[in-house]
Amino acid sequence: MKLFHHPFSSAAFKVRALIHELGLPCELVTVDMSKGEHKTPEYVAKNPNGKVPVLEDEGFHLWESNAILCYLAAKKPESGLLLTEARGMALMHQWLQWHATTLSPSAGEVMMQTVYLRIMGQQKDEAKYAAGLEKLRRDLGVLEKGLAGKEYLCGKLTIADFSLVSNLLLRGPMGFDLEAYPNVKAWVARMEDRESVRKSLPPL
Ligand SMILES: N[C@@H](CCC(=O)N[C@@H](CS)C(=O)NCC(=O)O)C(=O)O
Repeated sequence: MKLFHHPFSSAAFKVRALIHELGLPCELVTVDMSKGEHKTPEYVAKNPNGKVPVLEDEGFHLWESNAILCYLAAKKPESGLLLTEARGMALMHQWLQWHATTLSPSAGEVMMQTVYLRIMGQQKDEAKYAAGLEKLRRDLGVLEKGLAGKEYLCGKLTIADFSLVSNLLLRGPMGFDLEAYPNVKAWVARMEDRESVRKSLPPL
C-alpha cells in the first residue's frame, strides 16, 4: 500500500497514526503541495478533489480520510477499532460524520489562519481567525459533553478517536488550549500517549 500525504495535513495525520497503530505495511509518499503536486493530472486521477490523503492499494484508490480509516481497520478486524454491533457502529459513524461536517471545517479555518498561512509567509485575517475560533469552541463544548464519563468517544478506542483528535494536536500553534474542557483535555492526553500518535505528529 501507499499513502499520498503531507506532514502538516490533519486528514493525513489520522491515517498515518492508524497505519502505525495497526502495524500495516505502507509506503508514505509526500505530496509537495507548495509545488502544486496535488493538482497535477497524475494526482487528480487518484483523487479528483486534488487533496491529500489518498490511499493506493493494488490499483484501488481511496480518498476521504474517514473512509480510509474504515478500510484500514477492516483489514485488521481483530484490532476492535471498527465497531460492528449496531449501536457501536452507529455511534462511531455519528462521530466520524460530525467530524467531517462540523469539527474539521471549524478547526480547518483556525489552522488555515495560523499554521498554513504562516508556512506560506502570509498574515492571518483576524476576523476569519476569531470566527473560526468561536465555532471551534462551540464544537469543543459538544465534544466535552460527548466524553463525559468515558475514556474514548464510543466507550472504547475506535477509529473515531484517531479521526477527531487529529484537529487538536496543533492547538499550541493554532492559539487555543483545552483548559475549559477537562474531558477533552484528558482524552487528548490519552491519545497523545499512544506511540502510533506520537510517531505521526506533524514536525512543529
Ligand atoms: N475531507 C477530506 C479533507 C482533505 C483535505 O482538505 N486535505 C487538505 C489538507 S488537510 C488538502 O489537501 N488541501 C489542499 C487543497 O484543498 O487544495 C479528508 O478528510 O480527507
